[in-house]
Amino acid sequence: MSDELTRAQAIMVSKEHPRYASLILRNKLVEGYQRGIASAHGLIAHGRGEAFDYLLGEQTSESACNATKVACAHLLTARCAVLSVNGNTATLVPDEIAELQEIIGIAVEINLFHPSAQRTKRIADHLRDHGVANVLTGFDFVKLAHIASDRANVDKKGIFKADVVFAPLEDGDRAQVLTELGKTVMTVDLNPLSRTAVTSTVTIVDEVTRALKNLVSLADHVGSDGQRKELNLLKASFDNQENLKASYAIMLKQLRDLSR
Ligand code: PTJ
Repeated sequence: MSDELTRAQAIMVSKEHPRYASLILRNKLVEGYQRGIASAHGLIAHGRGEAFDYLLGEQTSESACNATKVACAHLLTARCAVLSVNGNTATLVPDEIAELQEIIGIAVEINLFHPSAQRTKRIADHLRDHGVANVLTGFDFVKLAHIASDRANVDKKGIFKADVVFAPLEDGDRAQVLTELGKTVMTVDLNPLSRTAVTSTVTIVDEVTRALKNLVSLADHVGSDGQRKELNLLKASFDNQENLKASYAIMLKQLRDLSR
């Protein structure tokens, strides 16, 4: 491990710092990288996400809220829902993954873009330490056609048999193929222009830690039949492309306001 990375992990962030939340996430991710959970590429991907979050005002929009409600409705009505976890997601939201599993019984599968047996094991151990049960690791897998990366290898007991696949920070290839296979694909992606965002059934354009906290809270509080009915009505009328337009509009407004 280089000295530079050791120092990066040790960065102290004052709560008064205007970019406190963002710096804490960076620290978390650097630590995840140093522990062999996130990949080096994951650090770069996070930076891309940050740039889009900046344009979104670093807050959850109304359209992201709507998409989160629709995602919750899909999860609650799924025959078999699976959460696909990569290095970044495992690093940033392990507790929320455990909570979501406890509330709705979602299966959890590790599926990596930059796979290695070592990293898969570290992620599985990390998730178990945070209370996630029965982590699927693709040991018994099927290779899906038309996916150029190793993410094509999906667990027979997980993504392969799922009707609803929730894959935060996904890559476009797989989202498209899973949708074509008739599965409901839901993602969290700060980039509303990405192929993943455009080809998924439900795209939550929000930062993954904010989105997962909101989703857990929603799932935990959906109690009455009336509330479930309201979520299902939203699900029935949801149009992902229309919802994405609201994110483009927020970004355009932000840029217009700044350039005045
Ligand atoms: O752990 P691995 O090997 O599976 O690799 C994971 C990454 C994320 C590196 C891999 O899936 C990848 O390269 O993803 P992409 O194609 O860069 O896409 C990631 C998307 O997530 C981008 O559109 C980013 O804008 C977005 N993103 C990054 N960080 C966040 C985010 N969206 C929400 N919250 C974030 N914190």
